[in-house]
Amino acid sequence: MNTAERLVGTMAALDVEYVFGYPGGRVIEVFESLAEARAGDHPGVDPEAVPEVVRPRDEREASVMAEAYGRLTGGPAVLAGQGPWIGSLGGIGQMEARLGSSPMVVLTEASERGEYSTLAPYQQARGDYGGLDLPSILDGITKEHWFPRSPTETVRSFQLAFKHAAAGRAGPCAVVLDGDAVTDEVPEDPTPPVWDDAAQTRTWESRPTDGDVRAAADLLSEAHRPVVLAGNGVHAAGAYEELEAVAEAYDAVVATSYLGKATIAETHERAAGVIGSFGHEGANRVVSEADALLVVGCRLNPMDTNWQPASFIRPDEQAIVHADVDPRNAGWVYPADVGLIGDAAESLGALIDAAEGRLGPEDPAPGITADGWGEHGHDSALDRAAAAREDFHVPECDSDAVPIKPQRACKAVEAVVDEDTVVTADSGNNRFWLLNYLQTPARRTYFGSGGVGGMGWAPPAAVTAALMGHDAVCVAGDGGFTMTMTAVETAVDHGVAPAFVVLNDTSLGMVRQMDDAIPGVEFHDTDFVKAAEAMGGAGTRVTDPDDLEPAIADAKAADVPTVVDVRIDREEDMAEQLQSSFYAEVGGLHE
Ligand SMILES: Cc1ncc(C[n+]2csc(CCOP(=O)(O)OP(=O)(O)O)c2C)c(N)n1
Ligand SMILES: [Mg+2]
Repeated sequence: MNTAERLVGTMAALDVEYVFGYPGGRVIEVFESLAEARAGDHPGVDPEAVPEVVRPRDEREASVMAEAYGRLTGGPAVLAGQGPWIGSLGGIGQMEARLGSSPMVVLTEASERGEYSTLAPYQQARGDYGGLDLPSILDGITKEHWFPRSPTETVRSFQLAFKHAAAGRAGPCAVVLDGDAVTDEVPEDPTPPVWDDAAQTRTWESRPTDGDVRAAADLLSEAHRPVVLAGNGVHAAGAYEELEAVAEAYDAVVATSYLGKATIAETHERAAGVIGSFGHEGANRVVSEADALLVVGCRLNPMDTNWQPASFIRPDEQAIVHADVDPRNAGWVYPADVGLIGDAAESLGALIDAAEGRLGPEDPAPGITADGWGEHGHDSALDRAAAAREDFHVPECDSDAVPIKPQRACKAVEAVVDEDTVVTADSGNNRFWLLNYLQTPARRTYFGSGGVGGMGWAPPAAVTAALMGHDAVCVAGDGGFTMTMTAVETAVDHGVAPAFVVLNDTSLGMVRQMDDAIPGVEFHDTDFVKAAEAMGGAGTRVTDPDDLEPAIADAKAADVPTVVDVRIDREEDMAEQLQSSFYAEVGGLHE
């Protein structure tokens, strides 16, 4: 058996569902092997277990699809392609996976040319003199990477890539195939041995110490206004039940980070919305008024922390419990009183158990003014959460104005979201409008580009969501949509039908609104309806707000991918309206 065949066997043994990729270089042999194995030509490999190949229109799209798969399922898909393109176009999905902690395995190659490799190079990416240095590129964007030189090393590296992609804080792990190793025979009984695929790739959960759990439970149970701040780690661990139960056990409000949006239904009685510089004022307020914070699965990046104004999170005054699967993340941005290191479901579960028998704070809650807390400081958790949730609505959400208000467009999206729906959100003004005015009615109904936050994430991510069986709705700006609108064709290819809602202001709205003298912010008026039709999809342009809800509902129900080109009011100033008062305190200059 040659190496390419053996790698396909590993993928089948590990139940890899999809290879998102583009053929080129030595990866072509892997693609061939995948086809042979699916046709039943690989003895011992069940054709049904061989992953399906999805070949989008370029490596960027493939990388985003693979990242979205990891985020939605918690397990890795494989991104496969030729080195120079995986190291460039394919960088976006890998960066999102790295900063957003999504598991993903990358199978690429160095375009190694044997004896020619040390001569003037063409495509060659081994990192030797004169060529491209793919290992260095991957070093900068992946969690781990390997450059094996023999068949045995290649098989072992591929196994380890699966293990490391999922172990602890998840991320993208890459293997660079080298030269003839791809087609050479894999030795039967190498020393040291290659272990069984499943055995070599196992990972185990981790959980916090009893002492740390007790200390955290003490702080939380003695608090008058505890708040849970849930991040992407709750999605990653699937710790949804535990999140609600811990909030119940300590009578806490739940706010989320941007990547943690929809870790709790935002209609839930304890949900307060999304914190951050362009998040909900009410959610920010609830966090600032907390006397104890349980941060779970959230690194607290500057957008989450409103760029750290003195009035927001205050480690000197607030008790901070920071739960994270990576010990380096707990207490990173703000000193924590207690770190809970482990899987979010384990940490939350331990806190739920530890709450039993605790009676809550001995003293009555402090009054409004006595201790200087804000006006909502004395209310019950449910009252504080309900007050915060009012920020999911503003009068513009009901506006019949033409051009269509972006706030109204978000409510039209909200109207079609049920528990089977996954909304994928892009970058730019559109994402902040949506995060504020889409009040998710169920968990896991929203995922956004926000690890690195690249434009063009939402369209391919929606195709992945649709492949996973969800009713997928992509929401993007016209800039981001144009970058990856070939996702419409990928959807057609695979018989799935996401809806693509474009909040179209014929410009790079977020940049234009900073200063419309910035060169390059205007777009010409692209006909997205024609573009969609040209790729086998359908499209409609909406200018009248009355047509909006039906158009989005029809697009969602359609059996071909359908683009809804919503012409929004480009004068509606995102930053001016959505900037939080906390962010304003530090000058509002950073994004
Ligand atoms: C790939 C990529 N390039 C550049 C940026 C920087 N950026 C963030 S938002 C934005 C404007 C987005 O325009 P559009 O997609 O039309 O959304 P809008 O702000 O108009 O809603 C830019 C250029 C980015 N996040 N990703
Ligand atoms: Mg735009």
